[in-house]
Amino acid sequence: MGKLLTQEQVDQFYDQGFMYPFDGISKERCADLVKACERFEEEHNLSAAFFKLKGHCVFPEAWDLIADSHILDYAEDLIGPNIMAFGSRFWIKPHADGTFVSWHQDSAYFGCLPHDMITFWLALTPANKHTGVLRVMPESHRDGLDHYETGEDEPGVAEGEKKNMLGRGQTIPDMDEDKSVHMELEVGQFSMHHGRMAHASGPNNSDSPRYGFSFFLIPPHVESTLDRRPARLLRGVDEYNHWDEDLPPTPQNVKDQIAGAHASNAQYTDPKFKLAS
Ligand SMILES: O=C(O)CCC(=O)C(=O)O
Repeated sequence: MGKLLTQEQVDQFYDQGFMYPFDGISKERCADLVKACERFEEEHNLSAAFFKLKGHCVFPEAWDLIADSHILDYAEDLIGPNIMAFGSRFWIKPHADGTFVSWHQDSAYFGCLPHDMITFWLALTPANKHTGVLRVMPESHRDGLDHYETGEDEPGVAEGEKKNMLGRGQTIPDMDEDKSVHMELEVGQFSMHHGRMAHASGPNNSDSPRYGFSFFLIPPHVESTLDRRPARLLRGVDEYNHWDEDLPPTPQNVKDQIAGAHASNAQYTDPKFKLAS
């Protein structure tokens, strides 16, 4: 018997590759996270969405959120009592600008094995068909799928007018959209999907920006298949020592943390970090 999920739910998760909706945090806390992103953009002239893997290392609010014990209880039911955060990212879609996320599997690009990662996606503003909700392809987590890459910009898009939010425009072709599931969420709710789950999202056609925050959790036996990289132990013990330690953001170290997150972005967009399996 798990802390929050029944065995039936756990089995369903591993059979289908995803599960939603669950209540995560309060609407007030979501509003604070959105404000933190807006404040950061004003102060640094940089969107929080810029950080592709290490949002929690730049934003203290995100550092606290990924350690939320209620949400970690769900993670524990799926991956066991020892839990690390490999990464996190704010997904900010301005209204009506055409920004989208192509079909992809995180596992193909994160350089982590075995494929035991779970992605938590938390809605900071409403996530529905109108705002560009995350959609998944049931059972697609059972195999590694081929991706092609377009680079940061889709063909035909003017320079600087980036539309695909993925670092390398990685795309799984020929997905059967009719079989996809739109994981609609209210503010403060979250979904969970397997690290190998094929997922995508369309443009935000509403009148206001859509904010989501995803974080990628692993058990400590998962290894970086490339260089040694940092992660953060959130619960339990790490008996493997496969990872260096992420440092928490503080008002004093913000510049260093931003520089570290830049370096992680550069690794993510480096072709040697593709792990197609
Ligand atoms: O927020 C989105 O629209 C896409 C999210 C995503 O691709 C992810 O969480 O890995």
